[in-house]
Amino acid sequence: MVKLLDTDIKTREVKKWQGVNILHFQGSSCSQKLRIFLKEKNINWKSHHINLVNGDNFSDWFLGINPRGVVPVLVDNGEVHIESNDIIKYLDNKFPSKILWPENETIKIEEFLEEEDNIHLDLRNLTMKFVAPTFLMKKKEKDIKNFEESSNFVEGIKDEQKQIQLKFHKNFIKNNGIDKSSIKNSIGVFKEKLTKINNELSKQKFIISNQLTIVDIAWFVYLRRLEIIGFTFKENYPYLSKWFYELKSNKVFLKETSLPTPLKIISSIYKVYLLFTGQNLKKYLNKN
Ligand SMILES: N[C@@H](CCC(=O)N[C@@H](CS)C(=O)NCC(=O)O)C(=O)O
Repeated sequence: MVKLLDTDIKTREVKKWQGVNILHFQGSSCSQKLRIFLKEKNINWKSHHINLVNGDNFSDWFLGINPRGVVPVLVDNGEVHIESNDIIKYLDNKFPSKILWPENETIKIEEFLEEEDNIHLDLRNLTMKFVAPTFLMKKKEKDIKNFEESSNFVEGIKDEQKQIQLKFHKNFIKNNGIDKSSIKNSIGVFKEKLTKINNELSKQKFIISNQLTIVDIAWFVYLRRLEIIGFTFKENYPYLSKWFYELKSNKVFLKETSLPTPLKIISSIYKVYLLFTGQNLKKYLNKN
């Protein structure tokens, strides 16, 4: 559970925020997971939109709330919680209306969510390469500098996660995007995980059991992103495909994971560009 210490919180105004406040971004997969969870549980929450494309997450104001510079963040009656899976576990306990993290499955759920979190940067590699042009995805050097110079402390200790984020964005600028070997590697990671999930779904209705849990929501969000960038599941992952399309027929699941219209347009034009320059996903998939 990552709950910030009082000394970590530099943006003091949030100490006065009442109720459930969520700092999030429409296109962020971790935010999408949290928003679907909140809807499923019928929890009332106040929205604070942080535009990652504009670099709002590297402003002093936001870094004073989350020194890692990432969304989502929960401010619950002035207490600041970070890490999407920790936020969800905390809220699932606090609002026991419809349990999505059942206690009797907690070991399996934690194992799957840890794996999901560990491959988050693989999803980001694929998103940054295939959803929109590099110039749109690239952070401004002045924002990165501000991030680098901001506080390094979370829970009172020097934070490794911040360094990981910083390295990602610096490499993105240095390589002018995501390099080929990282893309191949991330595709390989996902193929392996999809096989595992497909195998679980051959045994029961949902990934963990016959009941919907947070793991289904988390993986649905990942698969939607993979679908958007051009992955298809029907042929190689039949159980996963059936489960995916059933969840996609739920309006909330679909809406929360759809690209905003302007990005949808940019993304379709960009896909044509990738196709004509021989950089489209299919080409990588065939090589893998
Ligand atoms: N492990 C973190 C990962 C959070 C994360 O990386 N969030 C992404 C959006 S999904 C982000 O804020 N990225 C900032 C950026 O790309 O500038 C969590 O689960 O909350």
